[in-house]
Amino acid sequence: MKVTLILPLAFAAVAYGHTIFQKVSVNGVDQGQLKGVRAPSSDYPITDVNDADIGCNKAIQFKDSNVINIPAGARVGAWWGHVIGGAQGANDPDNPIAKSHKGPTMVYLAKVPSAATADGRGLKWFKIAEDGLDTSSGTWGVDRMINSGGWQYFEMPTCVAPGNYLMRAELIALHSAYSAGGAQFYMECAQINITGGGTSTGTDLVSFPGAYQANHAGITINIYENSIPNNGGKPYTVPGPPVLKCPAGGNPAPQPAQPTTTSSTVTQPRQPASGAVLYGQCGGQGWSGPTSCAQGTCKAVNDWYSQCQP
Ligand SMILES: [Cu+2]
Repeated sequence: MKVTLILPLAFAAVAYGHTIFQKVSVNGVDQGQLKGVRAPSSDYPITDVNDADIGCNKAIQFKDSNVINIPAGARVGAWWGHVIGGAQGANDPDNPIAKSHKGPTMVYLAKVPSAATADGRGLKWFKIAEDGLDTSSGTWGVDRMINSGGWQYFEMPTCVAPGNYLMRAELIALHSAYSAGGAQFYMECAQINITGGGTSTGTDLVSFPGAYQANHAGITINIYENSIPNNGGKPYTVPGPPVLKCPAGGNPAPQPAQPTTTSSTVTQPRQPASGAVLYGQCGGQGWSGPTSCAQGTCKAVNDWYSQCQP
């Protein structure tokens, strides 16, 4: 880009408060800054849904050969920071991201032969988590990430098959999304190896680019009503495919011998009745899952998140 004449503007843009996903935690254990995560040094968003690199971002500067082990069912965190390292200077109000950047957070997986070497383009992805708008409180997935100190928490589904995956954490900032092309897509990919688990390598597979259309109601949208960014109290539709649903208990339990009629599709409750797993979510605003713990004690971390802790 020719920047000679617009340099003052370019400096001003630094204050826009963009963000980068740059580390992972597994069951509360921080895996280390930029360990197993592919990140650019730029915190700028992608704004074209058809960008060839909307899968795992572009101009990757930080990449290592680490592959992060994640047990199926684990509580996983993706950590976002304003710039590489987190804050930009002392008391950075735009770390982990500017508060204006309301929108959803999401996580996708793509099965790959080798997470350390897989190309981020040309993969088939499935969604494992999303956090949109809580209409009762007017808070967004991005708000919950900010309130958790930059951590976007989710559960690794219990039914995902073991093996290597790229894990794509994403957030969409909707503050300027009232006209087409105004939504800001932030994403990076982590190199992971799932252990335990079940047999699922995903449903409702999508490509990046391809998964999103610029005119989707969750991408071109005016989230303000009377300058309040709560979508007028109306439900918000997170873009992309539905989130993978595991059968109850996650790992398909051995079934008693049955007649070989397997054609019916059974809708299962999404959580076992026995309570959340250790380090799993057991409460918080907007939470509809288990409120007891199969292991440990349910403790409130903040208004939005209670966790089963040992
Ligand atoms: Cu920004």
